[in-house]
Amino acid sequence: NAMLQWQRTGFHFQPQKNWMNDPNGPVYYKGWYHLFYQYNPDGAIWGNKIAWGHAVSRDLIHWRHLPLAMVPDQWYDTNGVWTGSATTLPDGRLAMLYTGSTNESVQVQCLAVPADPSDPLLTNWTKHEANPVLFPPPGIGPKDFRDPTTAWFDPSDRTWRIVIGSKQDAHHAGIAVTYRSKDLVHFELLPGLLHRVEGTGMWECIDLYPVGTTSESGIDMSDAISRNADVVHVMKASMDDDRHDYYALGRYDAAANAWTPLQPERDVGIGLRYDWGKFYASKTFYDPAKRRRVLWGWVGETDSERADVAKGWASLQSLPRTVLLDTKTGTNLVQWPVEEVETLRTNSTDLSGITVDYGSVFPLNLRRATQLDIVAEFEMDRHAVMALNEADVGYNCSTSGGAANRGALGPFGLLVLADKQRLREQTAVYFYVAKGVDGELTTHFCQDESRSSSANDIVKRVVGSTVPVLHGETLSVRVLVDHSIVESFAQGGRSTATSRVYPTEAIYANAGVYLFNNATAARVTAKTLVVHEMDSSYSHDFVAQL
Ligand code: DQQ
Repeated sequence: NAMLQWQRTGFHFQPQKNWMNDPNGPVYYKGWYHLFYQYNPDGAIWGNKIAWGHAVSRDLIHWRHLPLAMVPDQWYDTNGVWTGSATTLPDGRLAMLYTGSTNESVQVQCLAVPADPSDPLLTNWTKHEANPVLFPPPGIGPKDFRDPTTAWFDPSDRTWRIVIGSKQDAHHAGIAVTYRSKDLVHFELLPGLLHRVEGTGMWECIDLYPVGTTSESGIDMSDAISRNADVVHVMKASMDDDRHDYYALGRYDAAANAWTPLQPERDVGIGLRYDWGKFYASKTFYDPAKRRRVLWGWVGETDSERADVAKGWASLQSLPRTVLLDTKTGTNLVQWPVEEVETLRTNSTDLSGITVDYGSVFPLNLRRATQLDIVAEFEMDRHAVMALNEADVGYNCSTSGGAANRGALGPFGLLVLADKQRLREQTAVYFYVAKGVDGELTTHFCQDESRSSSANDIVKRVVGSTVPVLHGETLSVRVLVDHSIVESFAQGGRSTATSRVYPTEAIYANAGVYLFNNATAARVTAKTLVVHEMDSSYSHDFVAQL
């Protein structure tokens, strides 16, 4: 459908056609980054014949699509080759554990290995003859047992450990169960639960990994066992109930098979999210080439299934993001697009220093505005902030009326994918500052989709949350605009918001960017404002080179 062609992205990962969901088994192998993903070869909607799509890259940016890595062709995965994770063994070989949905729709775990380990592209995969290697244990529902993690090696008993997500009907608890194995073929359930949170329901796609408290490098899980001094362990689960990815920082005690949150009131599923917008079933991997931990997340559609079928494809992957502990706050992660994203920057326009009066909109003079990387830093008029006694303490991104609702110290920020004729379509990326009687400021970072499209088959929300701003920091945001996705990172990545948007008028040359300030009490200066045009990563030249 040529009409909807503009919705395809220039530098986000997506297959040529059909449905995609979770990222699977991301890994670095013999000089190549591999991304596998849940894929329906038969159409643009999820189905019961999900296979593993596969692509490779040298730089996490330019991708070459490869044939399907695995398809449902065994009794134990005939209803779908579901989500799984890669493990790099000490000798460099790879093992892939994934969930199969059997001929009776029972969720079992399966092992696959490269058919030819000397092939850096890992084109062919062999499913192990002992499959399935794990059945749901007693007490766990046959449809509540999926998405094995990457395995890590525990030197105390020289075995591998994996974690699988599930739920307990009593108290509607989400749970993480641990297994150990000598060979990734025979598994033993460890007693107890690694973790459990009441009221959170089924945990999908659990991820567990260390982040350093003193170093900026990523850490492989196997290298951080019994290392408690300078690491904390992140546990993340995808909540099937509300379709968001939640994480928490905690301590992993391998000997006790227990993970404990540092802040119980911000436990998994009730506190922090990776992203406040559309972002689910994410997974990290350790990149040994650049010693970093990289996060991928599935960014689905928010339009109708009918529209997806009409355009012939559905879903994107987020930009790959580097994940680190925020050592300044100590209470959250920071996520940032991998540095390779910056190699796509072409024309850069420096517009730093623009002051936006309260109640006004300022157009940016740009050649093109459908593929952008915008870096901005805002400062509010200090005197105006000081003069206020109290402002908007009850503010909440999703329920306080979005970018059009004026308060004393917000909203202000950027309008992207805004139609230049009438500004009828726009996606607002904004800050909103509240001030308590004690003088304390609370900063909200929000993204307002409610005017992003005049189409009527779209779920439009205002998403976001509060974001920590430390003394002396400006309000900063990086916004990546790519046709039908807006991916934003506030305060260096302490908070992120990803939106799928479907403008009908703000497309091609009619798409623009504006600064706006809807605060009633303060001028705002964009102390830094640099707009980079972004190249596409899907050039035909690149495909030819390979
Ligand atoms: N998607 C897969 C499951 C997983 C879910 C099936 C999360 O393995 O739990 O496509 O989106």
